[in-house]
Amino acid sequence: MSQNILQKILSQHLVSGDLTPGEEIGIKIDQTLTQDATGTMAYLQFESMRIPKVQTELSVSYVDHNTLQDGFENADDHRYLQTVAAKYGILYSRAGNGICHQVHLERFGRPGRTLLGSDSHTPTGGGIGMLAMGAGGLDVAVAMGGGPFYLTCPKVTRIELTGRLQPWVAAKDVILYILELLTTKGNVGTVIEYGGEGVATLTVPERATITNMGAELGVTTSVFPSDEVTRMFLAAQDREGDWVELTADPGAEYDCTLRIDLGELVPRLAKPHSPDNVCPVSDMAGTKVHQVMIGSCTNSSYRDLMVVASLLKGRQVHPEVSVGVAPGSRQVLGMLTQNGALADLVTSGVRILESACGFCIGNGQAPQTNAISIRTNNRNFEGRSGTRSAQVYLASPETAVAAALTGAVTDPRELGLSYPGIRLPERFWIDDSMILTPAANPETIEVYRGPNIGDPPANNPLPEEIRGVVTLKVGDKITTDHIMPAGSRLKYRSNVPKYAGFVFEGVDPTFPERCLSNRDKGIHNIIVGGASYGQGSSREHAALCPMYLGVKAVIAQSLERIHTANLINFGIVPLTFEKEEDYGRIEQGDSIVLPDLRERLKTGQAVTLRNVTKETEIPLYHTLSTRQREIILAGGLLNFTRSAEQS
Ligand code: MIC
Ligand code: SF4
Repeated sequence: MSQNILQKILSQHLVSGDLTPGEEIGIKIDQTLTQDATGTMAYLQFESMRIPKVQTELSVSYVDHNTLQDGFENADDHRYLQTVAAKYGILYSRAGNGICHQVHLERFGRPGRTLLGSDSHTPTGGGIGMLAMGAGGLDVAVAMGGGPFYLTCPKVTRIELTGRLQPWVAAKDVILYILELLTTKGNVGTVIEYGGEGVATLTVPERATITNMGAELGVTTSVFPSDEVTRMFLAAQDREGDWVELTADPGAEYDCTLRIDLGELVPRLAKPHSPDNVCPVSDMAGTKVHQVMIGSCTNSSYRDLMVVASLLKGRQVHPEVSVGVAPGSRQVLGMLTQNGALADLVTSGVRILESACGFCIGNGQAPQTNAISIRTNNRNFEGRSGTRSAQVYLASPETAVAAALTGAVTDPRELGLSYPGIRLPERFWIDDSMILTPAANPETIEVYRGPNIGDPPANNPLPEEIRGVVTLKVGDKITTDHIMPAGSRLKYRSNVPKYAGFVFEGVDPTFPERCLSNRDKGIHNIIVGGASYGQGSSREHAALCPMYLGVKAVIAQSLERIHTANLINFGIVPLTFEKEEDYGRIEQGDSIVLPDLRERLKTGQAVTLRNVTKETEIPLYHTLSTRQREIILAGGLLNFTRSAEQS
């Protein structure tokens, strides 16, 4: 039978279930990655499983998020991560070596393999033909221990690419166009598979820009075929042996097909405060710009930064624009250094930033009050830049440079410059000396634990019923950045009681305090949300910290995939309204009961909500598998795993 790429990879990795869309399946994970902001908790969880060595083909621990180190906390975490990696058979990519997704693509990604990463942009690996998915740290810990990764078997949308991008139109404009078409809502449970003759015109880093921002669509992942272009990229990384061809069979079936003529696309921008709020750059032309930030796992490859350096060579950035460039990896930075492009950037007035996430996660480079900031990263959620009043626009490196030069939003085609056609080198600069290999004698390694590192808090099994109050009611598109802010708060990732004090900080700063006061009186906290609750990152702290605060259920119009999985892993019941309009029949402060919830989940019966304040009943809905219901009944995945071990 003809198979598409997803079916090929899934069928080779399937350990439980049937490949029927909508059914729960378990798959074997070949590779894992973690980054430092999610990694510490993931490895604490891995350690608690008491497995002497990771069971994967390859596991890499990257340090790229918390590199600001304003205080001892991050440096302590890095030391912890380094010692854990040495002890348990994990490669350790040191701070300064680059952003996890960029480095993984360069040095480790392999077509046809599965990759699970504790970061939502792990699908970047789809650019090299991997089935690469983001998940919470606990799921990654389980995969490191050799356990399957469970997911809902996705539907597949094929995006058929024809034609070729015009000069000044970039891969970023392709994905911004797709975000305009499909939006950030309603794509849960889908994988995007790219095909068509236009694929061969895109390099691997360009493909990776497109799959990276599939995360913003909310899809499970995105994947490109592995073809001659992939082989050449791997050969240039001295890894030709990792190449296998991977294409869809002729006649392979898809749930839906879209066609995009690359030649018809124009430069685009995503306006504040959502990656799907997209318009042509020309619509905003002339708008004054205060800051331009180029980098992040979306657009910091050698190709991207060579475009930027070539355009800035011999020119000065506009005096009223602060311009920063963060190379995606040490490989990229090293090559820019060797070929003189770094000197061109420095001479033009660019601020050279560390090879790390930095500005993208609000770790430094917060713009001025009310600033317009053009950035090449993937998320422009309100406040994520570190300045609540800032207006962040997402764009390609080409469009970002145009603004850096002119001081205003400018369609790069209007610059009047000739387009720098950058070709990838036949051989990249390869130096893996900042990737440390595990210890030869792991028993001699003592794991370092700084004072900020605490054990993951425990949860109790699900009570007979949930009886409490709607502590918070929020609207549509609540992101994990709303729930659990990062930026200057990131350094508390290893200290849950402290970090929990910032849950919903920008939405309602009294939330943690009100939750704790209810929790201590035995009143359960319930959150009510609108559509697409939990968009964005994979950070499990957006579930773990609410759990610590005594949140027992989240009831929304719709919930995003990774966040739902995280809620389940920490024993919080994810529910949706059977009828969307019932969202209007609950208010913040209402007393709520979910009667016989334990029994109903156990036996798979429908769940209802009794609004005691309004004296109404509301039917609720869930798609929890038997395994997920058991996890919730146990009070989360760690409890569930322990009880399975004991029985
Ligand atoms: C992000 O881009 O939001 C992050 C920071 O990389 C997160 C992970 C985290 O919160 O640590 C993600 O995308 O999963
Ligand atoms: Fe880092 Fe930003 Fe990419 Fe997240 S989206 S991994 S913070 S560069």
